[in-house]
Amino acid sequence: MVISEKFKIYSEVFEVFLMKDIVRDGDPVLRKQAPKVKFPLSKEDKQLAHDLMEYLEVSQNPELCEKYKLRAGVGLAAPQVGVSEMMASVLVPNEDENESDTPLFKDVIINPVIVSSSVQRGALTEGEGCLSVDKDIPGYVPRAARITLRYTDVDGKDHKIRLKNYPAIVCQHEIDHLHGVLFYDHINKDNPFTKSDDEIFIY
Ligand code: NB4
Ligand code: NI
Repeated sequence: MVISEKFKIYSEVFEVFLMKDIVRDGDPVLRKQAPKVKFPLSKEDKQLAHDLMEYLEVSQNPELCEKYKLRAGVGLAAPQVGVSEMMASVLVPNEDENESDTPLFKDVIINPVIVSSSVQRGALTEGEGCLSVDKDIPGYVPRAARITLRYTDVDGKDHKIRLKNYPAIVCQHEIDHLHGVLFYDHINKDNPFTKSDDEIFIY
């Protein structure tokens, strides 16, 4: 998809995943450990990487999101479109208006590994939602506030990066999908809004 912001021209020559393509909770693919992706990437894997990112771009465009009746997303993992592979797209926009063209984090992460996690925990104040889970499940989802992440991108380049706050939370949600874990697995069942002393809120 080509979006020229300057001229507000949207070339709509694209095929984007729709909500009907998103696998819902209860499908065994969401509970599987995804196998690693082999390099060099096959044509299909390259296409999948592209399509996973395109969903996020389209869903974050208010007009297109409405037009195609999508649920907005900042991440999408391959198992959520029925493909059990260690691949996920992440697009965390910068909410700062002046910096809105430079996302806080944008990449397709392949074979990601969290090599270290901070002791400090963090949770999104609003809790989490998942495109594969139709109902709202309230509660804090405690995660590491900071992580060091290793992954390979679509070009086969290896990355080792440190992430904190919002992008760190999103990547942990996506990596969980690759291991068959869903966000509500982390919610304290007896007291969904318990917060430990060393836990911070992330907006
Ligand atoms: C993944 C996220 C759930 C919590 C936090 C948030 C949204 C998802 C799921 C952590 C990761 C998808 C993938 C949003 C959203 C803020 C940014 C930019 C403009 C609207 C958009 C709304 F849509 N979660 N949805 N859920 N998942 N923030 N934003 N905004 O992304 O299931 O596994 O467009
Ligand atoms: Ni999800």
